[in-house]
Amino acid sequence: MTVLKYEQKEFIAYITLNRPDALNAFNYEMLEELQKVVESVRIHPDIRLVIITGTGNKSFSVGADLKERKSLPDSLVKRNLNKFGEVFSMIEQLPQPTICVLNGYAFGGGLELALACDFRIASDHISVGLTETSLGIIPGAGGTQRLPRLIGETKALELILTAKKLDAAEALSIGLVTQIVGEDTLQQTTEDFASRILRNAPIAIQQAKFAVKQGMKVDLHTGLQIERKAYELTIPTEDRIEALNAFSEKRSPQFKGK
Ligand code: COO
Repeated sequence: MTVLKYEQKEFIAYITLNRPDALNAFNYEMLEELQKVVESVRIHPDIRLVIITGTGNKSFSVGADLKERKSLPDSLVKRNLNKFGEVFSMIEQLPQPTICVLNGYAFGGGLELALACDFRIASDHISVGLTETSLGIIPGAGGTQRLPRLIGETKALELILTAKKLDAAEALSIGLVTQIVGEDTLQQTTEDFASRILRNAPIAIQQAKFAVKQGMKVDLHTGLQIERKAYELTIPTEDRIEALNAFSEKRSPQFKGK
């Protein structure tokens, strides 16, 4: 059985963590497979949005495979840690919008992967948390950096230091997840959200994501300059002219991503 499933449906790349017997825990093989898939998605001209989820309805991912971890010498623990960091940063830096579909548990690296995505749509039965301090380590796949930037320093510190496991309502209330839905509507809700993005111009979507994500890392003046440069890349596109034509002809635009 492959530890990762990949499927492209029209303009969407579906990546599914596929180790259900281990609650989709990350062993090194799954990290390597994920890295290969993410790199191919990054440069694929027809992929306009990425959805990442886990097999089954019990777990998105319970993080690092602790059974594998127990067998590793320190040097290979560091190897795995580096790979976690590399792959999750690649996901965060994808030019296409990314949606993490939380179909169950998301602990440790599982939640850190979700934090590297742009959006998190979750089932109402989830349990999530950065549990690493309960294992004698710390969140090492970006959690100490991405969580505070998402929910604020104090709340992030509380969750990391207590290794608290949050239920769906708690995760929604602090802004950790974008939306909570019933398990039976999770896929449709995700695809409806994706379609609301995909009906807009692909280059504009990628440039807007770039401007927001990069702008958040710098001061306002520099961010405004990033916005301007990102906007300028949309000016020569056929899609911009198509949108103006569609507006005057009172019809929906047909964007081509160029
Ligand atoms: C887990 C849990 C709370 C799930 O609890 P459940 O009671 O629902 O299920 P089990 O604990 O019985 O686990 C089922 C199954 O998955 C079991 O295997 P068997 O003993 O062979 O039946 C568990 O050993 C296995 N399992 C669960 N989590 C893992 C795992 N195998 C390998 N690795 C992991 N992580 O009980 C629980 O608390 N899991 C640990 C979650 C956690 O703290 N993850 C952080 C790890 S550190 C990290 O991610 C670092 C990243 C850089 C989920």
